[in-house]
Amino acid sequence: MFDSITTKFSGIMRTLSGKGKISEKNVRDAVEEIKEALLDADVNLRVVRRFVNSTLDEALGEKVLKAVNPGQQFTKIVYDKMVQLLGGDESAKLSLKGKDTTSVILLMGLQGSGKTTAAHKLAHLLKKDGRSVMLVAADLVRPAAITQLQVLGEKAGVPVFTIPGEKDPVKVAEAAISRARHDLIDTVIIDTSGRMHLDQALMEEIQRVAKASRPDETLFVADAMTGQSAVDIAKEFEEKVGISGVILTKFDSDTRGGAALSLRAVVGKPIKFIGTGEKMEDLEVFHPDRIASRILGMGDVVSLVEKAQEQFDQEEAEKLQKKMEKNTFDLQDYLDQLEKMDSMGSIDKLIDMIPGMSGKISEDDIDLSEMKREKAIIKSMTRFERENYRIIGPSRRKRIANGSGTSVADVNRLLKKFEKTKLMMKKVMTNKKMQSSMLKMFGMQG
Ligand SMILES: Nc1nc2c(ncn2[C@@H]2O[C@H](COP(=O)(O)OP(=O)(O)OP(=O)(O)O)[C@@H](O)[C@H]2O)c(=O)[nH]1
Ligand SMILES: [Mg+2]
Repeated sequence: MFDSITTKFSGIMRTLSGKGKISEKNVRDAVEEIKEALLDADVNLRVVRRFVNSTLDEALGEKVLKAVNPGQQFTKIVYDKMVQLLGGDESAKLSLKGKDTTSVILLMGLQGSGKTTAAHKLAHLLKKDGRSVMLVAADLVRPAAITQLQVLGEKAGVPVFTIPGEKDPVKVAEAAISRARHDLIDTVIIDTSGRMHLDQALMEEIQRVAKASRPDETLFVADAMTGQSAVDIAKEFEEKVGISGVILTKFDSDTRGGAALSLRAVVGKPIKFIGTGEKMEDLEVFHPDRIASRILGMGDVVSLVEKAQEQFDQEEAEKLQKKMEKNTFDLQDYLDQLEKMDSMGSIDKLIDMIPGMSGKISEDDIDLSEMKREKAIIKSMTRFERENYRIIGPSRRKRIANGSGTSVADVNRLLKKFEKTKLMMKKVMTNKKMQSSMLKMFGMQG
């Protein structure tokens, strides 16, 4: 998501940051380009107008035109506006009761928006947080819905409550909650049925379930790919049922991002989570500041480091960071990374978080069989060779090729690529330092 808008925004920011002085016309041109970029991303018109006017107001003030570094000052204004648009500084937490009582989360949304998937992702996340969770199959419309939830519940390792043959979702929800209380379960997640379109029957059903289950969180599940209509539908659900937050799914799709950028401003309710894939782990807390920085092409180093930390322990991550900074990253580290890559998830998603990388390389550029070959090659090297790749001359290359069942050309290619990787890392690290010193300068970071 956001690929094209990010490309445009980075371009606008780059043009301005190159200038020692900025004129009123420069600001007006830049804001005009921002407007175009937002419109192209399918952002709600009212939201665009508000964003553009308030940016213009602030940017035309003395602060920017007379600033020592007007380009950075302008970037800071746009960044702040973007954070505000997406929901402000704080990420919206779930407001659940303590673990000594039972809290209820109700999920609702149109057909195929990702309710059932979100239910089990949320169960997984809350379970990791130390809560005990029960999933409730209250979609009694689609024949396979109950089995789907049962399969997913098993994956997440949480019980799934059903009443075979029952036709009334209200009865299921009520029985589930009293069972949860009895079983000392602290969180109940109710999966409801969707419809192709908004219709009276769906709304009435959801209203009845909501009234009976008195949810602590009523989350509207929106499919990012439906663009503007997601915003309209959210509004409708807010009016008819009332929502406490939004889960925006399919954030990993290459949709333009208008829904993400409009929802908060139009509906007035926070986006609490984003779905970033089909797997159980692919649910992230929505952090407006991190997303804003991703959209502006500043990358999302915080999320990237957090993701890495889930795989490495803290110490290991710090060691790796130091190695990248000092440029002492060796082939053994490269091998370790290759082996961990599989468990970190889609490479595309990781690339998007690296400052300046979004949209420039994609998973298609990375050949998975190549990764396998590279692993084999490095494994045929001695420890000393892995740590000092420059000593690997022709005869060693031949030995390594034989040992790994590859050719000397393959070994050459790997060594060349490794050299390039090191170079790229150096660039990313400088970029990162630049970014953090910039943020520090604005007092935006500790
Ligand atoms: N790529 C991607 N796919 C998703 C995401 N969330 C859900 N999906 C996919 O979207 C499809 C529909 O998801 P469901 O969870 O069944 O949607 P639902 O809202 O429960 O649908 P109904 O029960 O029919 O109303 C499935 O193929 C999911 O794998 C996401 O964040 N990213
Ligand atoms: Mg479903």
